[in-house]
Amino acid sequence: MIKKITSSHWGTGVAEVENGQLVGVKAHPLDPDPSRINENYLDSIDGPARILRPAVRKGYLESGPVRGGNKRGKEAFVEVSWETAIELAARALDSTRKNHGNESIFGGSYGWGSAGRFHHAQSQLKRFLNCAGGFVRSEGNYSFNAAIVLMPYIIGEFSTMTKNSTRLSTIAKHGDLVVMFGGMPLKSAQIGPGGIARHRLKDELIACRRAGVQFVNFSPLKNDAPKEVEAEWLAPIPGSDTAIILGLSHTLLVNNLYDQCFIDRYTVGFDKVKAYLLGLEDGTPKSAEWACRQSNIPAEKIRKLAKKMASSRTFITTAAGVQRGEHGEQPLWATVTLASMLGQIGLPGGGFGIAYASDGSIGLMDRPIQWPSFPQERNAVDSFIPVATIADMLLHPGEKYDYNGNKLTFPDIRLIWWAGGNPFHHHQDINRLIKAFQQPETIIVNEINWTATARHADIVFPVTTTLERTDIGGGQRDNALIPMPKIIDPIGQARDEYDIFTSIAKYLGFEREFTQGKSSHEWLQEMWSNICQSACKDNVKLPDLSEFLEGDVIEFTDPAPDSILFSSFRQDPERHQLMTPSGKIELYCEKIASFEYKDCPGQATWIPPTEWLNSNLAETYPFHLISGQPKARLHSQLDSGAYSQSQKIQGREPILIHPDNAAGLNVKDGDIVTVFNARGSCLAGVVVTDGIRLNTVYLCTGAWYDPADPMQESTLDKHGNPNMLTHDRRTSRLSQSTAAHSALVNIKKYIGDLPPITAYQPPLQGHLEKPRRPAVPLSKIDNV
Ligand SMILES: Nc1nc2c(c(=O)[nH]1)N[C@H]1C(S)=C(S)[C@@H](COP(=O)(O)OP(=O)(O)OC[C@H]3O[C@@H](n4cnc5c(=O)[nH]c(N)nc54)[C@H](O)[C@@H]3O)O[C@H]1N2
Ligand SMILES: Nc1nc2c(c(=O)[nH]1)N[C@H]1C(S)=C(S)[C@@H](COP(=O)(O)OP(=O)(O)OC[C@H]3O[C@@H](n4cnc5c(=O)[nH]c(N)nc54)[C@H](O)[C@@H]3O)O[C@H]1N2
Ligand SMILES: [Mo]
Repeated sequence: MIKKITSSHWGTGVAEVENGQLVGVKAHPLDPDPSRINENYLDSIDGPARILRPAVRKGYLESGPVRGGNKRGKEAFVEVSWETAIELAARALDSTRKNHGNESIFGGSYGWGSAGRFHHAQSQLKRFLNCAGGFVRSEGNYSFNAAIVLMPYIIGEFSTMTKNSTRLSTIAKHGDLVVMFGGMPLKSAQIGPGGIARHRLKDELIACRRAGVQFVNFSPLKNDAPKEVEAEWLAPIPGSDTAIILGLSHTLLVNNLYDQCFIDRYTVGFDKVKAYLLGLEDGTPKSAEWACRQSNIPAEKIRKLAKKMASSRTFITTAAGVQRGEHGEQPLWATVTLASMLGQIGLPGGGFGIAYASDGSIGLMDRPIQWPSFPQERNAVDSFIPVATIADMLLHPGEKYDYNGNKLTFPDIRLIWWAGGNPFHHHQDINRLIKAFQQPETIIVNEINWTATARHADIVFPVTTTLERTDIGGGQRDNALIPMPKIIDPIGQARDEYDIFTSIAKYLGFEREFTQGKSSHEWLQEMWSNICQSACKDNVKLPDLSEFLEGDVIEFTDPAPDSILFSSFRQDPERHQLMTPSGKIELYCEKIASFEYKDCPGQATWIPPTEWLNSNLAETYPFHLISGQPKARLHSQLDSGAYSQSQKIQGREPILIHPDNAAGLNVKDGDIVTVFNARGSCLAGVVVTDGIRLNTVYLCTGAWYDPADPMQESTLDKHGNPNMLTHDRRTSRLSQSTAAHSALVNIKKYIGDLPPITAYQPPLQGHLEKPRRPAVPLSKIDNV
């Protein structure tokens, strides 16, 4: 048996190969808390869902590109030769840019793709499209976008906050109390974007608890606080966190338990906060009683906790999931406000942190040197969209909308190219997305598997997985370099993205610009020598590339293992001004107020969501749906794999339901239910647990959309994709972020025969033996 190291977003693995076949991927021995997600390689890498050959949608092959009214998702695909697929894609790209300009090409291509610095799908696509004259990009992410847009106004760049995040080890030494909104779920911290050598969160939390730190967990799920920290679990009405934080702040204010010296020296705008908390303008003091009415958390609990927070060294964390709801900017701003009133920002053991556990590094470490990326070159097109407006863009070209103080216009998109992402996983309201995906003339998708996105494309290119190509592993925030040698031969006719784009660039006459005359191996050599130079400056001598690829993980040390966020600002706020408009923490922000957005005013404000358990809609849809990250996979990746499948119930994604609700619905463990609202419906398998709040259900993301009758509109998803049920309204006009966690649903027991799962069966019908003339109108193809 041959054993080789490999890297993925969920950790370092040791791949085992026998007779050229992958037989397993085991955890690397240095990982103290390895992830079982590695088990998903089995059954999926060469499973039935794997795309083996290039394929084209039947209607597209017959009639060519059509504007609007397409039948994507309803038609079978025909396998074609590489030659035909490349020619079709090249001609579609070329005629689109010639007839409508590069502003009509969307290459935002949001998604995680795979680990590896060179074969990163998005970078490959973007470099290719830039060499072809540019494309409309997308800005931001689905993860913590409200934080990315809001934080620079009120406290500084979010990326700097994650880099300099307060290390949990300092909390173990100096902290008394950690109050968490959305917890620190270990399931999420399995992941590190680009790779993760060690999973440290569990041990670090245990160390905090052993040192006597107490934990409070405001969350719909008990498990969001790992059991080892023995947290007090408080389960508010989902979406009410801002109200609770304001209630805590009000208690500090009226009991004079807040730090006026900190407020005076380090913040601006507290007078406005005070007036709002006291209800001087709206007549509503944001008291603990008021907060109780929004959240169902007893007022006495809130008051007691506020007092305890003021008398302890307290650290507050607000999970990324909490800002992924309507008005998701507000819990963040409220967190900064409360932490400022406590006056412990920049002190060891105190202050706050955002998005802890949303990956395995925040609050745990950083890396000392920059890893290089595959250069994308300059984009000649300025136009962009906030990432979560994709369906609006396709359905409303030319429409104006607000974003972050600007008025923008949706571009008119004719061609979409996606590589390394799955919008039918990540976007909300899939029935709406299906309509949106019928609009463009051409959709091209590079994929490993027949995902729903691939099924809604016209031209599908089969690509290699990380195990089938050589690469260099280095996580975005991880402090290790991980060898990624090629482990098995490509499955079917899969090709590397670099080779696919090189062929198309060659067809269109810009191969030289794309490749710079370099092979994959030469790019890897160049990237490695850049890493070696950076490491050298850090006094580390690295081996040469081939030695690295055959060797083991190379770890670096955290450059700031005792980091305390904003400690230098605290020590000297004049010398270390924040990058905000005033240089201080903006509890009230003139700039944001000047935008006059009712959905994001100038200070932390409670604005009830449209969908939550206190709204009238709850009479029709009495359950709040939380659709968080899945324990057993990364998003939708390798859903057909062994570990992911082991969690399913009669093949359906599990839904967590409180025992009292289960009794009311007359369902028990293992039953199947239909979950529905006005936007759509899906099946799910029941798990009854008192670890979830009453009237709240948890259906994690990632089950592949599997329509019962693809020919029908709004058909039942047989499998359990929660984005059948979520809305795609955004958090606010400020950040236009996804608000997936604010959705109400109803549930009924499913009775009758279960339809089989077909999501992993390829949607194929025949093979085109003879390459036929592509139907795309031929335009003169020349160099750009
Ligand atoms: N309801 C709800 N929706 C959510 C969320 C939520 O909390 N609730 N969370 C959101 C968040 S935080 C995120 S980040 C998004 C994630 O959304 P995505 O990142 O789009 O999800 P993935 O399933 O990781 O999609 C990656 C795709 O890339 C493919 N792939 C992997 N490697 C390669 C490669 O080398 N080349 C190519 N061409 N393809 C490759 C995989 O097969 C997979 O289909 O989802 C968001 N959606
Ligand atoms: N295993 C695994 N890990 C992952 C991922 C994955 O797909 N699989 N995806 C990765 C990615 S891209 C991201 S961005 C991160 C996201 O990481 P997180 O944001 O931490 O993940 P979520 O599961 O969306 O949210 C965390 C918790 O917030 C709670 N929550 C939701 N709504 C509310 C609310 O209104 N109030 C309160 N108090 N709590 C609420 C939910 O119970 C949920 O478990 O995870 C990463 N880690
Ligand atoms: Mo994310």
